[in-house]
Amino acid sequence: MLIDLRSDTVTKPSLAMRKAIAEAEVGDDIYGEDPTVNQLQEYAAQLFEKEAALFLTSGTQGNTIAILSQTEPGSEVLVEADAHIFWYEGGASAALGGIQLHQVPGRKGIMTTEDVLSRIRSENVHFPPTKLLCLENTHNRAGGTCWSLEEVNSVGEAAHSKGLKVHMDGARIFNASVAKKIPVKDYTKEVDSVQFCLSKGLGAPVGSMLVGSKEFIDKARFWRKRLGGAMRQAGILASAGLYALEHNIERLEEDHALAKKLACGLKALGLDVNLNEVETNMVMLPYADADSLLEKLRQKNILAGLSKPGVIRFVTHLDVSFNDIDYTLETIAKLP
Ligand code: TLP
Repeated sequence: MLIDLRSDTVTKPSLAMRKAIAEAEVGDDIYGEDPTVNQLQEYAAQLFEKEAALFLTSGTQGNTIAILSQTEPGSEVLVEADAHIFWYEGGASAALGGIQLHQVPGRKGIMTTEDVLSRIRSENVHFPPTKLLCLENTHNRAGGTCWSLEEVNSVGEAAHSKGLKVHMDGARIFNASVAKKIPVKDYTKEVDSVQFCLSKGLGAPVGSMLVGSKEFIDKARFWRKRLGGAMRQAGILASAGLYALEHNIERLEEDHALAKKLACGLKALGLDVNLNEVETNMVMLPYADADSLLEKLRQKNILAGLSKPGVIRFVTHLDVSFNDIDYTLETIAKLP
Protein backbone atom coordinates (compact mmCIF):
# COMPACT_ATOMS: atom_id res chain seq x y z
CA MET A 1 0.00 0.00 0.00
CA LEU A 2 1.30 3.43 -0.98
CA ILE A 3 0.17 6.69 0.63
CA ASP A 4 0.78 9.40 -1.93
CA LEU A 5 0.72 12.87 -0.38
CA ARG A 6 2.88 14.54 -3.05
CA SER A 7 -0.03 16.31 -4.72
CA ASP A 8 -3.78 16.16 -5.33
CA THR A 9 -2.88 15.64 -9.01
CA VAL A 10 -2.19 11.93 -8.32
CA THR A 11 -5.83 10.84 -7.89
CA LYS A 12 -7.10 8.03 -10.12
CA PRO A 13 -10.62 8.08 -11.60
CA SER A 14 -13.17 6.20 -9.46
CA LEU A 15 -15.29 3.38 -10.88
CA ALA A 16 -18.28 5.70 -11.18
CA MET A 17 -16.19 8.25 -13.05
CA ARG A 18 -14.87 5.53 -15.36
CA LYS A 19 -18.48 4.50 -16.08
CA ALA A 20 -19.29 8.11 -17.02
CA ILE A 21 -16.22 8.11 -19.30
CA ALA A 22 -17.26 4.83 -20.96
CA GLU A 23 -20.77 6.12 -21.64
CA ALA A 24 -19.82 9.61 -22.85
CA GLU A 25 -21.37 10.81 -26.08
CA VAL A 26 -18.70 12.31 -28.31
CA GLY A 27 -18.26 14.33 -31.50
CA ASP A 28 -15.57 16.44 -33.12
CA ASP A 29 -14.95 19.34 -30.74
CA ILE A 30 -13.01 21.39 -33.29
CA TYR A 31 -16.34 21.62 -35.16
CA GLY A 32 -17.96 22.42 -31.79
CA GLU A 33 -19.87 19.13 -32.10
CA ASP A 34 -18.87 17.23 -28.99
CA PRO A 35 -22.03 17.23 -26.85
CA THR A 36 -20.20 16.31 -23.63
CA VAL A 37 -17.57 19.03 -24.04
CA ASN A 38 -20.37 21.51 -24.76
CA GLN A 39 -22.26 20.35 -21.68
CA LEU A 40 -19.16 20.70 -19.48
CA GLN A 41 -18.45 24.18 -20.82
CA GLU A 42 -22.06 25.33 -20.27
CA TYR A 43 -22.05 23.85 -16.77
CA ALA A 44 -18.80 25.62 -15.84
CA ALA A 45 -19.97 28.96 -17.25
CA GLN A 46 -23.18 28.67 -15.20
CA LEU A 47 -21.35 27.80 -11.99
CA PHE A 48 -19.23 30.94 -12.30
CA GLU A 49 -22.01 33.05 -13.81
CA LYS A 50 -19.75 34.00 -16.70
CA GLU A 51 -20.76 34.08 -20.37
CA ALA A 52 -18.64 31.19 -21.61
CA ALA A 53 -16.10 28.48 -20.78
CA LEU A 54 -13.46 26.43 -22.59
CA PHE A 55 -12.11 22.94 -21.91
CA LEU A 56 -8.31 22.71 -21.96
CA THR A 57 -5.59 20.16 -21.46
CA SER A 58 -3.97 21.56 -18.30
CA GLY A 59 -3.73 24.37 -15.80
CA THR A 60 -0.49 25.60 -17.33
CA GLN A 61 -2.17 25.79 -20.73
CA GLY A 62 -5.13 27.65 -19.19
CA ASN A 63 -2.99 30.26 -17.43
CA THR A 64 -0.81 30.73 -20.51
CA ILE A 65 -3.82 31.18 -22.80
CA ALA A 66 -5.44 33.62 -20.33
CA ILE A 67 -2.27 35.71 -20.39
CA LEU A 68 -1.78 35.56 -24.17
CA SER A 69 -5.42 36.46 -24.81
CA GLN A 70 -5.36 39.54 -22.57
CA THR A 71 -1.97 41.12 -23.31
CA GLU A 72 0.31 41.99 -26.20
CA PRO A 73 4.01 41.23 -26.67
CA GLY A 74 6.21 43.50 -24.55
CA SER A 75 3.54 44.17 -21.95
CA GLU A 76 3.80 43.47 -18.25
CA VAL A 77 1.74 41.10 -16.10
CA LEU A 78 1.63 41.47 -12.30
CA VAL A 79 1.91 38.21 -10.36
CA GLU A 80 2.49 37.55 -6.68
CA ALA A 81 6.16 36.80 -6.00
CA ASP A 82 5.51 33.11 -5.25
CA ALA A 83 2.94 32.57 -8.01
CA HIS A 84 2.75 29.22 -9.80
CA ILE A 85 2.74 31.16 -13.09
CA PHE A 86 6.11 32.62 -12.19
CA TRP A 87 7.74 29.50 -10.73
CA TYR A 88 6.40 26.43 -12.46
CA GLU A 89 5.09 27.15 -15.94
CA GLY A 90 8.31 27.00 -17.90
CA GLY A 91 8.37 30.75 -18.54
CA ALA A 92 5.52 30.08 -21.00
CA SER A 93 4.20 33.62 -21.25
CA ALA A 94 7.71 34.97 -21.93
CA ALA A 95 8.56 32.24 -24.42
CA LEU A 96 5.26 32.32 -26.32
CA GLY A 97 3.91 35.83 -25.75
CA GLY A 98 6.91 38.09 -25.12
CA ILE A 99 5.48 38.89 -21.69
CA GLN A 100 7.41 40.37 -18.79
CA LEU A 101 6.22 39.04 -15.42
CA HIS A 102 6.48 41.55 -12.57
CA GLN A 103 6.60 40.00 -9.09
CA VAL A 104 4.57 41.74 -6.41
CA PRO A 105 5.40 40.79 -2.78
CA GLY A 106 2.61 39.09 -0.90
CA ARG A 107 1.75 37.73 2.54
CA LYS A 108 0.64 34.10 2.48
CA GLY A 109 0.22 34.62 -1.28
CA ILE A 110 -2.11 37.60 -0.89
CA MET A 111 -1.16 40.99 -2.36
CA THR A 112 -2.45 44.23 -0.87
CA THR A 113 -4.23 46.77 -3.03
CA GLU A 114 -1.48 49.32 -2.25
CA ASP A 115 1.26 46.92 -3.39
CA VAL A 116 -0.60 46.20 -6.61
CA LEU A 117 -1.35 49.86 -7.33
CA SER A 118 2.25 50.89 -6.70
CA ARG A 119 3.45 48.50 -9.40
CA ILE A 120 1.09 49.49 -12.18
CA ARG A 121 3.10 51.52 -14.67
CA SER A 122 2.13 55.06 -15.54
CA GLU A 123 2.32 56.21 -19.13
CA ASN A 124 5.96 56.92 -19.77
CA VAL A 125 8.17 56.29 -22.76
CA HIS A 126 10.45 54.13 -20.59
CA PHE A 127 7.83 51.74 -19.26
CA PRO A 128 6.21 48.58 -20.57
CA PRO A 129 2.40 48.87 -20.32
CA THR A 130 0.87 46.88 -17.44
CA LYS A 131 -2.00 44.88 -18.91
CA LEU A 132 -3.00 42.14 -16.51
CA LEU A 133 -3.05 41.22 -12.82
CA CYS A 134 -2.99 37.52 -11.84
CA LEU A 135 -4.22 36.23 -8.45
CA GLU A 136 -3.74 32.66 -7.24
CA ASN A 137 -6.51 31.13 -5.11
CA THR A 138 -5.76 28.88 -3.28
CA HIS A 139 -2.11 29.82 -3.24
CA ASN A 140 0.12 26.82 -3.78
CA ARG A 141 3.56 27.88 -2.48
CA ALA A 142 1.96 29.68 0.47
CA GLY A 143 0.43 26.32 1.47
CA GLY A 144 -3.10 26.31 0.04
CA THR A 145 -4.08 29.64 1.58
CA CYS A 146 -7.27 31.45 0.54
CA TRP A 147 -8.03 35.03 -0.43
CA SER A 148 -10.95 36.66 1.39
CA LEU A 149 -13.78 37.97 -0.79
CA GLU A 150 -12.95 41.54 0.27
CA GLU A 151 -9.29 41.11 -0.73
CA VAL A 152 -10.20 39.80 -4.19
CA ASN A 153 -12.74 42.56 -4.74
CA SER A 154 -10.43 45.29 -3.52
CA VAL A 155 -7.42 44.39 -5.72
CA GLY A 156 -9.73 43.54 -8.61
CA GLU A 157 -11.48 46.92 -8.49
CA ALA A 158 -8.15 48.75 -8.12
CA ALA A 159 -6.65 46.95 -11.15
CA HIS A 160 -9.78 47.58 -13.23
CA SER A 161 -9.77 51.28 -12.31
CA LYS A 162 -6.30 51.46 -13.92
CA GLY A 163 -7.47 49.71 -17.07
CA LEU A 164 -5.96 46.25 -16.31
CA LYS A 165 -7.70 42.93 -16.79
CA VAL A 166 -7.69 40.47 -13.89
CA HIS A 167 -7.04 36.73 -14.15
CA MET A 168 -7.44 34.21 -11.35
CA ASP A 169 -5.26 31.10 -11.34
CA GLY A 170 -7.97 29.15 -9.56
CA ALA A 171 -6.36 25.75 -10.03
CA ARG A 172 -7.86 25.01 -6.58
CA ILE A 173 -10.66 27.62 -6.48
CA PHE A 174 -13.14 25.00 -5.27
CA ASN A 175 -10.95 24.27 -2.24
CA ALA A 176 -11.04 27.98 -1.43
CA SER A 177 -14.77 28.18 -2.11
CA VAL A 178 -15.56 25.24 0.20
CA ALA A 179 -13.16 26.40 2.95
CA LYS A 180 -14.44 29.98 2.94
CA LYS A 181 -18.05 29.07 2.11
CA ILE A 182 -18.05 31.53 -0.78
CA PRO A 183 -19.74 30.38 -4.02
CA VAL A 184 -17.30 30.59 -6.93
CA LYS A 185 -19.62 32.96 -8.79
CA ASP A 186 -19.21 35.50 -5.96
CA TYR A 187 -15.50 34.83 -5.47
CA THR A 188 -14.78 35.64 -9.10
CA LYS A 189 -17.18 38.51 -9.80
CA GLU A 190 -14.32 41.04 -9.90
CA VAL A 191 -12.12 38.94 -12.19
CA ASP A 192 -12.27 38.72 -15.96
CA SER A 193 -10.90 35.22 -16.45
CA VAL A 194 -10.55 32.16 -14.24
CA GLN A 195 -8.56 29.00 -14.82
CA PHE A 196 -9.53 26.02 -12.69
CA CYS A 197 -8.26 22.44 -12.69
CA LEU A 198 -10.47 19.36 -12.95
CA SER A 199 -7.48 17.11 -12.39
CA LYS A 200 -6.53 18.17 -8.85
CA GLY A 201 -8.79 17.80 -5.81
CA LEU A 202 -11.83 17.26 -8.04
CA GLY A 203 -10.38 13.93 -9.10
CA ALA A 204 -10.60 13.95 -12.91
CA PRO A 205 -7.64 12.40 -14.73
CA VAL A 206 -7.07 15.31 -17.14
CA GLY A 207 -8.20 18.82 -17.85
CA SER A 208 -8.73 22.42 -16.86
CA MET A 209 -11.29 25.07 -17.72
CA LEU A 210 -11.17 28.75 -18.54
CA VAL A 211 -14.23 30.87 -17.85
CA GLY A 212 -14.91 34.49 -18.77
CA SER A 213 -16.72 36.70 -21.26
CA LYS A 214 -17.68 35.35 -24.68
CA GLU A 215 -15.17 37.69 -26.29
CA PHE A 216 -12.38 36.39 -24.03
CA ILE A 217 -13.30 32.74 -24.63
CA ASP A 218 -13.33 33.30 -28.42
CA LYS A 219 -9.76 34.61 -28.21
CA ALA A 220 -8.80 31.77 -25.87
CA ARG A 221 -10.21 29.23 -28.33
CA PHE A 222 -7.98 30.69 -31.06
CA TRP A 223 -4.91 30.51 -28.80
CA ARG A 224 -5.77 26.94 -27.78
CA LYS A 225 -5.79 25.93 -31.45
CA ARG A 226 -2.59 27.84 -32.14
CA LEU A 227 -0.87 26.05 -29.25
CA GLY A 228 -2.03 22.67 -30.50
CA GLY A 229 -4.42 22.14 -27.62
CA ALA A 230 -7.66 21.73 -29.56
CA MET A 231 -8.85 18.12 -29.37
CA ARG A 232 -11.35 16.02 -31.30
CA GLN A 233 -13.57 13.48 -29.44
CA ALA A 234 -12.64 15.16 -26.19
CA GLY A 235 -15.97 14.25 -24.58
CA ILE A 236 -14.19 11.12 -23.32
CA LEU A 237 -12.17 13.44 -21.07
CA ALA A 238 -14.85 16.08 -20.52
CA SER A 239 -17.22 13.45 -19.09
CA ALA A 240 -14.78 12.91 -16.22
CA GLY A 241 -14.66 16.66 -15.63
CA LEU A 242 -18.44 16.89 -15.61
CA TYR A 243 -18.65 14.00 -13.17
CA ALA A 244 -16.04 15.74 -10.96
CA LEU A 245 -18.00 19.02 -10.88
CA GLU A 246 -21.26 17.23 -10.15
CA HIS A 247 -19.94 14.93 -7.40
CA ASN A 248 -16.61 16.01 -5.96
CA ILE A 249 -16.89 19.64 -4.86
CA GLU A 250 -18.57 19.41 -1.45
CA ARG A 251 -16.39 16.48 -0.39
CA LEU A 252 -13.26 18.68 -0.56
CA GLU A 253 -14.16 19.46 3.05
CA GLU A 254 -13.01 15.92 3.92
CA ASP A 255 -9.58 16.62 2.39
CA HIS A 256 -9.35 19.79 4.46
CA ALA A 257 -10.25 17.90 7.64
CA LEU A 258 -7.52 15.35 6.89
CA ALA A 259 -4.96 18.12 6.34
CA LYS A 260 -5.94 19.64 9.71
CA LYS A 261 -5.62 16.23 11.37
CA LEU A 262 -2.18 15.74 9.86
CA ALA A 263 -1.05 19.24 10.83
CA CYS A 264 -2.27 18.88 14.44
CA GLY A 265 -0.59 15.45 14.69
CA LEU A 266 2.72 16.81 13.41
CA LYS A 267 2.50 19.74 15.82
CA ALA A 268 1.81 17.32 18.69
CA LEU A 269 5.03 15.50 17.72
CA GLY A 270 6.88 18.76 18.32
CA LEU A 271 7.31 19.64 14.65
CA ASP A 272 7.20 23.19 13.36
CA VAL A 273 3.80 23.39 11.62
CA ASN A 274 1.87 26.66 11.56
CA LEU A 275 -1.71 25.51 12.16
CA ASN A 276 -3.15 28.91 11.24
CA GLU A 277 -1.84 28.50 7.72
CA VAL A 278 -3.54 25.14 7.13
CA GLU A 279 -6.66 26.45 5.42
CA THR A 280 -7.34 23.80 2.79
CA ASN A 281 -5.68 20.53 1.69
CA MET A 282 -1.98 21.31 2.15
CA VAL A 283 0.39 21.08 5.08
CA MET A 284 3.80 22.73 4.93
CA LEU A 285 6.50 21.38 7.23
CA PRO A 286 9.76 23.34 7.46
CA TYR A 287 12.41 20.73 8.22
CA ALA A 288 16.17 21.20 8.16
CA ASP A 289 17.06 17.89 6.50
CA ALA A 290 13.93 17.65 4.37
CA ASP A 291 15.45 15.35 1.74
CA SER A 292 16.44 12.72 4.27
CA LEU A 293 12.99 12.81 5.95
CA LEU A 294 11.35 12.38 2.53
CA GLU A 295 13.57 9.38 1.82
CA LYS A 296 12.80 7.77 5.20
CA LEU A 297 9.08 8.21 4.53
CA ARG A 298 9.44 6.77 1.05
CA GLN A 299 10.97 3.63 2.55
CA LYS A 300 7.77 3.29 4.59
CA ASN A 301 5.61 3.73 1.46
CA ILE A 302 4.66 7.34 2.21
CA LEU A 303 5.33 9.93 -0.48
CA ALA A 304 5.46 13.68 0.10
CA GLY A 305 7.13 16.49 -1.85
CA LEU A 306 9.22 19.60 -1.43
CA SER A 307 7.49 22.95 -1.73
CA LYS A 308 10.79 24.81 -1.60
CA PRO A 309 14.19 23.84 -0.24
CA GLY A 310 13.76 22.85 3.41
CA VAL A 311 9.94 22.81 3.30
CA ILE A 312 8.05 19.51 2.92
CA ARG A 313 4.59 19.66 1.36
CA PHE A 314 1.85 17.13 2.19
CA VAL A 315 -1.33 17.31 0.10
CA THR A 316 -4.54 15.45 0.95
CA HIS A 317 -7.02 14.34 -1.71
CA LEU A 318 -9.79 11.86 -2.42
CA ASP A 319 -7.47 8.84 -2.55
CA VAL A 320 -6.21 9.49 1.02
CA SER A 321 -8.09 8.08 4.03
CA PHE A 322 -8.28 8.83 7.74
CA ASN A 323 -6.26 5.66 8.40
CA ASP A 324 -3.58 6.79 5.95
CA ILE A 325 -3.08 9.95 8.01
CA ASP A 326 -2.94 7.89 11.22
CA TYR A 327 -0.35 5.60 9.66
CA THR A 328 1.68 8.60 8.43
CA LEU A 329 1.72 10.16 11.90
CA GLU A 330 2.59 6.86 13.61
CA THR A 331 5.41 6.33 11.13
CA ILE A 332 6.85 9.81 11.67
CA ALA A 333 6.62 9.37 15.46
CA LYS A 334 8.68 6.17 15.23
CA LEU A 335 11.38 7.49 12.87
CA PRO A 336 14.92 7.52 14.30
N1 TLP B 1 0.55 22.45 -9.49
C1 TLP B 1 1.26 21.21 -9.31
C2 TLP B 1 2.74 21.38 -9.67
O1 TLP B 1 2.89 22.02 -10.88
C3 TLP B 1 3.52 22.15 -8.66
C4 TLP B 1 1.10 20.72 -7.89
O2 TLP B 1 1.43 19.55 -7.64
O3 TLP B 1 0.64 21.49 -7.03
N2 TLP B 1 -1.73 26.68 -10.93
C5 TLP B 1 -1.52 26.16 -9.71
C6 TLP B 1 -1.81 26.99 -8.51
C7 TLP B 1 -1.04 24.84 -9.57
O4 TLP B 1 -0.83 24.37 -8.35
C8 TLP B 1 -0.79 24.08 -10.73
C9 TLP B 1 -0.23 22.69 -10.62
C10 TLP B 1 -1.03 24.66 -11.97
C11 TLP B 1 -1.50 25.97 -12.04
C12 TLP B 1 -0.74 23.95 -13.27
O5 TLP B 1 -1.60 22.89 -13.52
P1 TLP B 1 -1.18 21.70 -14.51
O6 TLP B 1 -0.29 20.80 -13.71
O7 TLP B 1 -2.47 21.08 -14.87
O8 TLP B 1 -0.49 22.31 -15.66
